[in-house]
Amino acid sequence: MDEHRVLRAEFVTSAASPGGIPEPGVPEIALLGRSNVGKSSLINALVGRKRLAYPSSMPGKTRLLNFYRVRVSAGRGATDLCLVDTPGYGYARASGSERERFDELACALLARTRPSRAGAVQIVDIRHPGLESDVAAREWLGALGVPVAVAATKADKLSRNRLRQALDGHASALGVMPVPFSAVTGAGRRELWSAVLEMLRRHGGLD
Ligand SMILES: Nc1nc2c(ncn2[C@@H]2O[C@H](COP(=O)(O)OP(=O)(O)OP(=O)(O)O)[C@@H](O)[C@H]2O)c(=O)[nH]1
Ligand SMILES: [Mg+2]
Repeated sequence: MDEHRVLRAEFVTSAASPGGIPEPGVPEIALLGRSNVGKSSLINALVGRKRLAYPSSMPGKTRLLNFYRVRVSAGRGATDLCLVDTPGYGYARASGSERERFDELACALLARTRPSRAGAVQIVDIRHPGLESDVAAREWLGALGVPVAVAATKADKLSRNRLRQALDGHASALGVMPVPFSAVTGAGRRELWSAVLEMLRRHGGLD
């Protein structure tokens, strides 16, 4: 498995509309998941910074695309990538127009024609396999042809036995075995980085 070390991580910009999305640059990995699932916490845990991405106390607060540029050691060299935090999908209280805005932003970010599109990490709550909005998002990502890794977060909340069962449930609902992850314990960090670096390799950004 890859050894990796985060050498640098910085906030680049936010986008509230497709027009605010920066020109394609380094390969991008989009982080997608339901509101409050733990997207921002996962970004912080991945890069080893407590407050790079702001975990919200209010569900559904992150309404923007937030771009974080990260330099990570990979093999003998190092590589740059952008982690993109996205607004949560499936937020029960989101109005129709908020949902449309999410679709618009996510479609622009994940367009097949965007050369910096390298992949997506879909984040699910390990305790809730098979949620309709997660399955719908998985299908949507599949239809867009985006390479996807799935992270099942909040793994610290389940016992070992229940964790295994839950992972199987997610795998049968989503068609991919998720990486169990915890922003609290750091579990799954290494495996998720490996999955991300593999997507970058396929994208052509790594030797
Ligand atoms: N126990 C536990 N709590 C977590 C974990 N990850 C996130 N949380 C908690 O879950 C809540 C939501 O986390 P966020 O990272 O803000 O979730 P988000 O998906 O970015 O939320 P929005 O941006 O509002 O959609 C916070 O209270 C976090 O502390 C985890 O791995 N384990
Ligand atoms: Mg967030």
